[in-house]
Amino acid sequence: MPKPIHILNGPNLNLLGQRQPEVYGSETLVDVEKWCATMAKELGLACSCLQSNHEGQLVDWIQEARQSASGIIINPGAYSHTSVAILDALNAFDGPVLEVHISNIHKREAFRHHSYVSHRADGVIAGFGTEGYALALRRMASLLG
Ligand code: CA2
Repeated sequence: MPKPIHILNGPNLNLLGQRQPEVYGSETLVDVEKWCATMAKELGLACSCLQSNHEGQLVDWIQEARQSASGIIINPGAYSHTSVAILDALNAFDGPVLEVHISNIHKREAFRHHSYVSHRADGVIAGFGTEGYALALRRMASLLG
């Protein structure tokens, strides 16, 4: 049995669908996680979806993924732009890493244009709304062959 994909979401993404629908859409994180699980199954993958508002918790999950996951799809939220700790943890992970942003971070404020996580990511998806997670899952399936 192949190891699952970890789909990690960072701070404030638990608020999806509750505020700023013009930026982040109207689906909730629970909706997104549900269809990710269905889609992963169709692609022959298993996935586990986790969200935290805490940097250290995300670092712990990435470290645990070294043993328990075959790939990581991560939307690090605002930590994308600040967290060397998350980058370091991802650098210690051997499998594919795909970074997702619901909004197009390059069209937004300058402080969102740089992502530390992109230094490690094998691919970055931004501005495709929550569909970005589906695109990342498809890419993960082809990367894992
Ligand atoms: O576009 C993305 O996915 C982001 O990673 C989302 C982060 C933001 O800090 C990044 O620059 C880009 C923010 C997530 C906040 O999510 C909310 C969702 C609904 C309501 C309020 C916040």
